[in-house]
Amino acid sequence: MSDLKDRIVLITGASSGIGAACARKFAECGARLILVARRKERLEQLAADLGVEVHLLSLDLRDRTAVEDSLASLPEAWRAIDILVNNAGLSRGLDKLHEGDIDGWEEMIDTNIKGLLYISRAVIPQMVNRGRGHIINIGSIAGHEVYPGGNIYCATKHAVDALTKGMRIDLVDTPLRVSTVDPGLVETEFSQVRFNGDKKRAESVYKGYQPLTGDDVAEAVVWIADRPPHVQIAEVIILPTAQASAMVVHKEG
Ligand code: NDP
Ligand code: 8X3
Repeated sequence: MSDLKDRIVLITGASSGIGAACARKFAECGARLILVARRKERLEQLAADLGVEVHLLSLDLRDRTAVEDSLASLPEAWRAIDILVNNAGLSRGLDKLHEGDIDGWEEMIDTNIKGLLYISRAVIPQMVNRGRGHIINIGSIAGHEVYPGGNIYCATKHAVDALTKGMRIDLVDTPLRVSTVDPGLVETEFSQVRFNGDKKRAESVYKGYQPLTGDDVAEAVVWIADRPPHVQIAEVIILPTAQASAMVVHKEG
């Protein structure tokens, strides 16, 4: 039986893609789930199919007060969070920096960096107090490389990489673990968001090769969470077989 049974797992960005897949995989292991995202109906639909205890937090992670208040007012039975999956994030556009949309930059920075920090600051202290916990950040190949038009998004994912390393240093004298899963191309709603709902352009990102699915990434996340307490997987980079680096993707046709 999995060691994840009855563990409390908080997953941000659970209404779609990688986060929803993580929710399904942790549910298969019998975990109890706190699911966070803005779209409440999506969370409700997902929760209805999971067959485990679920607590929903409909929340914009950019709103620091909302994050702090929601976490501070969790019911007693949900306070002892064992695993925090910092997954929520997005990209906007692929413009050159000097032509970029500043609102899009702020959305990326406020979500991918500041949102991750707000929730981490709210959750990690109780993990430290209990001497138990695992933080799993979802970074990206964009946290290791910079590609044309990736500028601000890549900067936010480089920041996630730095924050993962910083957390690991800060928590080294505790039993807590810190990990990152850094995927290449995963077919989710990510490109639809990046291209502001342009479905055709989004679909073209995943044509001519087999991209990763949310499940592929979620399997890595659950594997990392299920290692024995003395084993800390620092980093997993996971790419489609047809992808060699951020820019090198072998496409047929
Ligand atoms: P999706 O667009 O499918 O999912 C993004 C999730 O983030 C949604 O659940 C969304 O929920 C949530 N989210 C976005 N903004 C906020 C916010 N302000 N407050 C709360 N939740 C928010 O994309 P993916 O599943 O692909 O992305 C998940 C993570 O994986 C991101 O961090 C992304 O950078 C990373 N990643 C993705 C890759 C890919 O190729 N797809 C590759 C590498 C990394 P809602 O809109 O309901 O709030
Ligand atoms: C998402 C993958 O290659 O668009 O992080 O940056 S990529």
